[in-house]
Amino acid sequence: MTRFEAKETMSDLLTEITRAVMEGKFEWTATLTEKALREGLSAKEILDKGLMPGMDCVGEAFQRAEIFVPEVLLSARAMQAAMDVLKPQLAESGAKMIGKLVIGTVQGDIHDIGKNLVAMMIKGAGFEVFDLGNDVSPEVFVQAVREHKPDIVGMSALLTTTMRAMERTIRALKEAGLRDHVKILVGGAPVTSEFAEQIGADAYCSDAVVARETARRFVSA
Ligand code: B12
Repeated sequence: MTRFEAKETMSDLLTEITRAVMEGKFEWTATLTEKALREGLSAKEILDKGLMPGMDCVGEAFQRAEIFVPEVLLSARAMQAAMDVLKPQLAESGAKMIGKLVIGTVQGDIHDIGKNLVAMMIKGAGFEVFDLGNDVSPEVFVQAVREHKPDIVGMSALLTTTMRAMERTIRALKEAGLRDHVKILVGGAPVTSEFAEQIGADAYCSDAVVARETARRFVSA
């Protein structure tokens, strides 16, 4: 096989992964992801060029009301199945702990794929990660900060209607006297750096890689 043919096969495989996510075939998505790793593709490449384009297409189709929540859930499950396969690569362990992160999807919001990805990446950078899950109230964030004393708090919101819960959480941290003990990272599709600044967060990150770099920077500063 020539080098060119080999490359073509790789990109076919990524296209197949995209299609498997769109069709919500979770076992098939995981199998193809394993195959891609075996064939030498990096976890990042599989994520960026295989899985994410699939979720993007699903999001667009959902927006156009061509598909509905059950189909989106199947795709989300396929994405999660692939992320479970990629977990060891994304979170190469063995590194010493360089800091602590408390992370969650804010109150009223159950989207957790992006948050899980960020948690995995930051864990891979050597952080101890306390994942509070989704639909996390300001009180639960406050309690977790008291208990775990993290360096960083990460909040995710995917809905324009739940972005305000980030602001309420920051207010609750202030009222509990904990705000100044942590750096606050926010992210999620509708969030912007302007919004982050407006609510008093320390940084907005557009994706998991930026989140990992920002987290590293915060603990080394
Ligand atoms: C999957 C999905 C669902 C699944 C969620 C499953 C799950 N376990 O997460 C289900 C079907 C449950 C769902 C439900 C709903 N959804 Co929905 N969903 C999506 C979809 C298609 C993909 C989201 C996703 O997982 N993307 C992939 C991940 C990897 O990307 P990401 O989340 O953006 O995360 C990255 C960055 O944003 C960043 N990041 C994310 N979080 C954080 C946190 C920190 C700290 C940092 C630093 C960075 C960071 O890094 C991540 C990795 O790179 C989006 C469309 C889209 N393309 O975004 C709609 C979307 C978010 N959903 C939408 C809607 C309207 C809903 C519902 C209200 C639908 C309904 N009528 O019931 C419900 C809401 C339920 C609720 N209360 O939360 C709208 C939101 C519109 C809006 N602006 O408010 C969207 C945009 C679809 C659309 N175009 O209309 N949804």
